[in-house]
Amino acid sequence: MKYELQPLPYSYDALEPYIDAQTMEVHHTKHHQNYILKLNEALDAHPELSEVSIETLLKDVSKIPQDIQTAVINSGGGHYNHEIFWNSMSSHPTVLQGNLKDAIAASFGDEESFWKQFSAAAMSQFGSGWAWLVVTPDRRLEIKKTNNQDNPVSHGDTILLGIDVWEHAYYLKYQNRRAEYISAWRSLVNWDFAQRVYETISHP
Ligand code: MN3
Repeated sequence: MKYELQPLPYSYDALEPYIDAQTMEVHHTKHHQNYILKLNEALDAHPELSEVSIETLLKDVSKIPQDIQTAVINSGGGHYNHEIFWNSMSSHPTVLQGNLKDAIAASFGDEESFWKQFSAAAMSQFGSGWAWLVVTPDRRLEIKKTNNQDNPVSHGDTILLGIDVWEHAYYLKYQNRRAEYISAWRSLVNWDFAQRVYETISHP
C-alpha cells in the first residue's frame, strides 16, 4: 500500500485572509507531498510493513526496522503531522463547547488562558517544529511542542490540535512574524475536530 496525498477538506483559498492560498498550495502539494514520497521510498525496503498504519508505526518507533527508522520518523511523521494540521483548521468558525470546554477550563483556566499558553508554546518552539494540544495516557489535557516532525503519538499522547510552526507554514505572508501567524491561526482552529477526537478518548 502506497501512501497518497489526499485532497484538503477545503480549497486552497478557503483560509484567507489568515493563511494565503499560495502558502496552502505549496505547503500541501510540495511539502506534504514530499514527505509522502520519502515515506513510500523508505517503506519500499520493507514490504512486511505495507499494511501497518503510519500511526501504529509512530506509536512505537523502537519497532521500526533500524535502517528506515529515521526516515519513518521524519517523513512518516511529516505525513501524519500534516494530516492533523489540515484537520486542525476549518474554513468556517467553530466553537469550543461541551465537555472539551469544561476540560480546557479545568486544565488551563478559561479559553483565553488556554490560547495564551498555547501561543506561548508555539512561539517558543526554537526552530522548526510544532505545538500541540494533547490528551496524555492518564487522560490529562496538556500543551506540548516537538522538534522537526517528532510527534506526540510517539510519546503516548493523543493529539487534539496541532499547529505547524515551520517557517514554510507562514513565511510567504508573515515572513519572520510568527506571532502574527499564531494569532491569525486562532481564527481557523477547528474545535469540532478536537471535540470528535476527544469523544473517542472520553468514551473509548
Ligand atoms: Mn509543514
